[in-house]
This record gives sequence, C-alpha cells and structure tokens, in this order.
Amino acid sequence: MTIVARFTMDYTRFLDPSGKAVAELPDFARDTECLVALYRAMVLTRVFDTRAVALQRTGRLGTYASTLGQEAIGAALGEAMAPEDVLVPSYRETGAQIARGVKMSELLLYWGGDERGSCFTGPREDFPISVPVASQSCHAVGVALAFRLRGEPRVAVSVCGDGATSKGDFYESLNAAGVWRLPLVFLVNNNQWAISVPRSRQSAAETIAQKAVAAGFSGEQVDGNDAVALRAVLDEAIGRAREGGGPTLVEALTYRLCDHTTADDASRYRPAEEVSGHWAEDPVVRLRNHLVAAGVWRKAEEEALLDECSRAVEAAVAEYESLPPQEPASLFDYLYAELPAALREQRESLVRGGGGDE
Ligand SMILES: Cc1ncc(C[n+]2csc(CCOP(=O)(O)OP(=O)(O)O)c2C)c(N)n1
Repeated sequence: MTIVARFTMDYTRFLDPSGKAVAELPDFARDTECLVALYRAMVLTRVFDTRAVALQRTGRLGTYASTLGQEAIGAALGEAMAPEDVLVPSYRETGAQIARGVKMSELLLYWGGDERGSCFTGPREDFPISVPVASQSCHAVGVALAFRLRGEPRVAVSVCGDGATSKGDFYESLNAAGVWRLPLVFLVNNNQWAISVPRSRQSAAETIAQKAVAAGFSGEQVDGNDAVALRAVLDEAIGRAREGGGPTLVEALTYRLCDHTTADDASRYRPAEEVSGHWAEDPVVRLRNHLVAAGVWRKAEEEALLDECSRAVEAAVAEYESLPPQEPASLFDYLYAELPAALREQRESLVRGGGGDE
C-alpha cells in the first residue's frame, strides 16, 4: 500500500479564556493600541447588539440575529481586511460590517425590513446580508474571479456558519475557488448550532476546516473567542490570497451565547448548563482581562468606552427612527433592471391603492 495523501489541521490560540498569553504573541499584538482597537470594536458590537435585541422586543425592529459571543470574529475580520477588499456576509457579521464602515443606522434599517439598509454609504462594494445560507459563498467566488480577471490585488471574504457548510453551495464554492486559486477566504463561524441542529449532526468530519483539503487548498482552525488569534490567522490568509497564494478556509471555533434570532427560543433545545459553561469563554472579557493585566486598561477607560458606545448607538437609533418609511412600491425596485410585465402590473396596482394582487 502507498500513502498518496496526508493532512493535518492547525489550531491557533494565543490567549486562554482568562486572557493570559499561552504562546508568544504575534508582532501586531505587541502594540497595545492595536489590541485596544480590537477591544473597542468588540464592545461597540456588543452594545449595539444589546440595543438591537431590545428594539425588537419592543416592536421597533422586525427581527434580529444577535452576534453575542462572536464579537471577536467580527472585530478581527474588520481589522484584517483592507478597505478595497469585499465582504460577502451572512446575517451574523454585524461586527465586521460596523468595522468596515457600514452605519449602525443602516443595519437597523435592514433588520427593520427596509431595503435602504442594504445600500451602504461606506463600503459600497460589500455585499448585503445574505439570509439564504451558503449562497454567499458562491457570490464570493464570482467576486474573487472578477478580481483575478481584472488583475486587481483585492480579496473577497465570505462568512458563513457551521450549518451552511453542509450545503452544496458551500462545497461547490470551495471546489471552484481551489481550481481557480482565487483570492478568497472562507471564514466559518462555527458557533456549534444551526438553529436547533448541533454541530455533531451537521458533519461527521472531525473539523470543518478539513473540508478545504478535498478542494485542494489549506484549512485551519482558530480559537474564535481569541481576537488575537483570529486577527493573526486572518491577516495571514488574506495576505496569502492577495499575493496569489489562493484561498484558505478558516474555521473559527466559538459558541452562540444567544438565541438563533429574536424569533427563536434556544432554551427549547439547548441545555442551560451548556450555555453557562461557554460564558467562561466570553471573548470580550478575555481581551479585557489581557489589557487590564498589561496595565493599559482601567475602570475609567472602560466606563468612558461604554459611554461613548451607548451615545453612538443611541444616535444610530434616532437616525433609524427618524427616517420616513419606504414607499411600499419600492418592494419591486431592487431585483430587476427592468420589471417583468406581471410584476409591473402588480406594482402599478399597488401604487393605485389596489393592494398589489387583484
Ligand atoms: C438556503 C437556506 N435554507 C434554510 C434556511 C433556514 N435557516 C436560516 S438560518 C439556518 C441555520 C444556519 O446555521 P449556521 O449556518 O450554523 O449559521 P448560524 O446561524 O449558526 O450563524 C437555517 C437552516 C436558510 N436561511 N437558507
């Protein structure tokens, strides 16, 4: 017998759950300002998230997919991507979107059911939130192929959950990205649950990262609650993609500390002890402990930051709530360059006040 292939999967962690360094920190992490920037981004995400859930609970937002427990992923991705790169997100990338300049009021508009929330004033070429799971992996392949054809040194990053990696779209995207060696990073937020389906029933593979092996490129795991590890791994994967080294699959191991969305009640399928155990891994507390131990973060800084974040979030809420509602007919305006006849009729009927479907 001849062995024709072997593979290993790396796992990266720099900070343990208490915030203590367990390996020599990467260069960027020796600059405490850089770590403080990561921490600030994580706290802003959490403050926004808490407020968004409260808005939904009081009937001021349609629905919302919280990112509680996954703040390190968004913050690190936001720092690792260059402005000219393109983010092709799922619905749990609030942190990365804010870090890339999507306005919080736009995110609220989106979750309030308003199309204008997907028309970002900041990152104009970033994709809107994708609710169909894994479809955004295919879109990212198209974006990365365009970069390649135009000879632009830009990278596409698609983000999805562990459940999405069971979809054909995901496998097909990996395959195409591998064959064409595209400048593309697949980031998987493995938060252990796809609504009520646990990771163990999602795939028999030992890691999700190893799905890249079958597509001919490298995959790796990273502690998804360690912002330093995420930033280091994503920097490397994005840098490699930019320099022509092809795609990477990064599996970030984390946990969804919240319900799936505000329409879900996770206590019906998830044991309370499982959730409380994972609070010990809280990514925000982990980085804060590290900064406090390094002597660069004190109570005063924390209070000032919370105050600053609350004020920014309240300003976004005020902006969101002050915008007059969208015209109902705009429902027809964003899918087709030219409306097919049947939809044109419906649109006209809606404008006339006939309810749209006579
Ligand atoms: C194509 C498609 N099928 C089914 C759904 C319904 N759905 C919404 S979220 C979800 C689970 C996704 O889980 P995962 O990919 O792990 O992401 P997470 O929500 O945990 O971040 C499903 C099945 C959908 N949105 N799109």
